[in-house]
Amino acid sequence: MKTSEVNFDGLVGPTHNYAGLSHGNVASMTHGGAASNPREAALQGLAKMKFLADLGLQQAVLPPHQRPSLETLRALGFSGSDAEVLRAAARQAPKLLVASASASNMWVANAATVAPSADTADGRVHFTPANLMAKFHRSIEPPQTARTLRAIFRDDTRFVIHEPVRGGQAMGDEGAANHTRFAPTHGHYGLHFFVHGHRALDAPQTMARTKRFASRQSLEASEAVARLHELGEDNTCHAQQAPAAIDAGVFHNDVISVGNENVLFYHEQAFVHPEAVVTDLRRRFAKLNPGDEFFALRVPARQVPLKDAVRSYLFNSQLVTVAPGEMALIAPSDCVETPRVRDYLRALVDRGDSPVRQVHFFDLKQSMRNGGGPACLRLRVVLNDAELAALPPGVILTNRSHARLTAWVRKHYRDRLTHADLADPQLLEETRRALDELTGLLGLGSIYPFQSAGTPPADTTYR
Ligand code: SUG
Repeated sequence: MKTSEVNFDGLVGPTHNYAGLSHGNVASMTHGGAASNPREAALQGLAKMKFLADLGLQQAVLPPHQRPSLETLRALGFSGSDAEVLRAAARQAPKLLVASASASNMWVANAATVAPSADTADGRVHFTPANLMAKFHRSIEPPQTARTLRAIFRDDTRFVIHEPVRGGQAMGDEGAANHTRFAPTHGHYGLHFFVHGHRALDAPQTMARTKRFASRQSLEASEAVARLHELGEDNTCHAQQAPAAIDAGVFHNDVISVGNENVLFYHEQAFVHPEAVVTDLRRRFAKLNPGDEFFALRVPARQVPLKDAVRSYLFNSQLVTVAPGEMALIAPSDCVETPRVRDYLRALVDRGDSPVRQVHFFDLKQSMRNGGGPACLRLRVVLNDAELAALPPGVILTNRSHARLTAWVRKHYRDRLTHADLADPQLLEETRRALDELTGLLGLGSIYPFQSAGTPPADTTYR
């Protein structure tokens, strides 16, 4: 049976805004308070999705969460009508309102970790929604993520959606952004590579630690995900992120390395003991796949300093297979604007001895200003044809659905949003109308709490 990697991209939500909520994420810290353009952000994301679909890859869509999250505000003590809740929150706790309005759920690399059926003991595809404990505005995402995943991966003979890992801060889990899977092709038994920033249950002095920014992912959380996904000892390994990288703004490992099939593309300062990490990966990969080559493309700091890697988001490129043995990097346009990175990429493609043969640049500036590049915007789900056929067809991006979604964004999204707008009941109303229509377009039924409260169906169809 054929197996493919399906890139599920998060559709940017109508309340995309810059709130400076993520300490340790340099772009978010820099742009807090700036006006955003949700329409442009969503269209930039859709253009990237269309390009990947046109390359012949499987591309799908994950809907945004409803924001501001009225459930969050109500759970924290605000009451009355929705408009009253928004008004009171804006007056008494403006920071809470802004956090509850973050469209951060668009970075679906943090939505969950995934293990394909070829790798798991029970032969099902496993998902664990990330708990995102490290940041309040992201910790409100898991319930909706689980509802959405259950609506899409609804056949429980093929798919299992676990509960997010429990245990508070000690079990901080940021999902697939700290996880990569290696295999000769997507359909093979895969090697799961988990990257953590710290160990939560050991004495602090037993491992290298950050000085400036806190690490988000614990080893214990990664280990729990591996166990939940019924992976074996032979196909699981763990590595620690370099604390200096976290301190330079590498808040997730996908800001400093990316993998695909038999390739790891990484910065030499990504990990603690990088040589040992690569040796371990090579050894395990060779044991599982005798005779298959493993490429570790190490990028030296003298060619691309850590600062340029973080500024350009080079490693947050998507690395995708476009033909057997041939891969393309889907990179942010910021890489072209960073001279050393641009030169590095030109040399990489020219040298012709690595599987990376093409680089395509995308303007994702609306997302980038919050620290989200091409790879942050997608969740990779490897599916065989039978599993793919079990999905609601509306979530797969086609020319037709791309045109419909583009029209939907143009119809519903504002082209400018500031924090003052977030308390506007009209914005909430617009958002709900848009999302209600979206679940119809994607064929998902009711997935949002406001839909179960009896919102009338959308009145528009697209042809
Ligand atoms: O968690 N930014 C996100 C960016 C996530 C990027 N994802 C990956 N690397 N996979 C974060 O820091 C900023 C929101 C704000 O400041 O308005 C934010 O949440």
